Amino acid sequence: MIILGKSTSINVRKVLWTCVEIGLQYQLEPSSGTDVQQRNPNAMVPVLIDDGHVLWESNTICRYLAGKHGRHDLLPAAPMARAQVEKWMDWQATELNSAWRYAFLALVRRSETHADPAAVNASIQQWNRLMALLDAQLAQTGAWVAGDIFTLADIVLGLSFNRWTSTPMARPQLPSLAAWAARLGERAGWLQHGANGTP
Ligand SMILES: N[C@@H](CCC(=O)N[C@@H](CS)C(=O)NCC(=O)O)C(=O)O
Repeated sequence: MIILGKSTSINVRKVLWTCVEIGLQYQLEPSSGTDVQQRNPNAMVPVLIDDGHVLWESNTICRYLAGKHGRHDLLPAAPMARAQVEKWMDWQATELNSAWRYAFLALVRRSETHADPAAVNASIQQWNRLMALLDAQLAQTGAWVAGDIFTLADIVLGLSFNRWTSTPMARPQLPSLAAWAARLGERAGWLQHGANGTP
């Protein structure tokens, strides 16, 4: 199994952490732009090559790997339990990613096209609001994002949490989120891939 991408990229780290949880061996190839573009029309990583098949979109790759290896703890088989996990994964990829993008590009990447202070502030407000929403969910489960069991939702949102804490901006104290992060911190997958991104 080959994974194209760098071990410091947030979306690649989702897949690498999933591999640790499942115990999968892989070859990581930090490929060039053309290599990636030939396999993913979006020219983005991660790209998975497995059994001659090519797959892109990090959350989809994580779901594929859990499904292929029968890891119903990470992604339940029962439709409603599965949908509860997918709901948080979709929320990460859509609502949460849209909220932080402007602030992250401005404050971390120092993008010249993301330099409007009002837009930065709006993005920070929205980002913090959604992290508070996640905190409320964790207060309710008292354990993991989708309930009593660690799932793929914890992996993808764990990496989002790391991005949130490593961006230089004001953040509210969110105790359930902090307690969950401490639980994540005990996992081998987090230790290898949770906090080693390039901000
Ligand atoms: N929706 C995609 C986004 C992938 C993405 O943004 N990948 C970044 C790295 S984390 C990328 O490839 N950026 C261009 C590059 O590194 O050349 C996914 O979740 O896989």
